[in-house]
Amino acid sequence: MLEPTSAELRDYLFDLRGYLLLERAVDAGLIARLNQTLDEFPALEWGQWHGNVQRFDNNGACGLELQNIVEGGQPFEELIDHPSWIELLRRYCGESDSYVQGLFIDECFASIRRSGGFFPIHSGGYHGAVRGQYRYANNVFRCGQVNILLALTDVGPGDGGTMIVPGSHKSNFPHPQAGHQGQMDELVGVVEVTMKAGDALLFVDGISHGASTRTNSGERRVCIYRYGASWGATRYGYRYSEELLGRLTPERRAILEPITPRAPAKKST
Ligand SMILES: O=C(O)CCC(=O)C(=O)O
Repeated sequence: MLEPTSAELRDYLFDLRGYLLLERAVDAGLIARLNQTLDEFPALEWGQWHGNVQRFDNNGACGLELQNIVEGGQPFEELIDHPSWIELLRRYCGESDSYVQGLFIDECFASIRRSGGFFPIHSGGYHGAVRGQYRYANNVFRCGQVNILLALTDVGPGDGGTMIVPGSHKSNFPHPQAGHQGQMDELVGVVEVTMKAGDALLFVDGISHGASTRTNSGERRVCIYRYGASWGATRYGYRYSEELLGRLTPERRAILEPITPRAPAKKST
């Protein structure tokens, strides 16, 4: 069954479950260009850079992660303010209707998962950080961080797909079955999200989430862009290059650098 697209139903489901599945969010042409750019990427060791992109896997199990991927080429720049999600992000985590209205990308990376890879369970309302919190109050959304996870390949059973615990962004308890490795495959209450290439999963970072263990051969590829309020800073301290900032549209630049750096004018010698 297709996910509903009316604004009221989206708000209702996002509030209730903490996520939305945006089906066919990105067209096949852009998905092909994103994959081709990744195909042409050199093999990197952990910590190694290619231009301003760094291989920086979050943990030993998750697979290969290319951080700061917005510097990885034009197709990744097109995701910054993609029309399929940008207005939803402004609404949910862009401090809309306030004096600091605007968005910021806190982290953006491509993730490539092969057989055996998984992502341990994390986040959830219990002891949640304000940075990732879900909040709706006084008729406005004030979430700390909302993520777009875009499928670059089809993600079905055995592919190492994203898992979420619907409603857990409001949970007052940790999941009692979460083991020390944090694998989610057998946990009660978990939903594994199946996706077609081009579908995007929008979810508040404060929901309990992770990914199932990949048992199939081949690769699962996704991009994850984390959005937050305009006054944020990049999670790992990545700085965008002058070349990238210089060539972006004003709208995209305002999402990567919402506050123009201020410094005294350089004295001429
Ligand atoms: O790889 C996935 O599907 C989930 C990734 C994740 O949970 C994260 O990066 O926080």
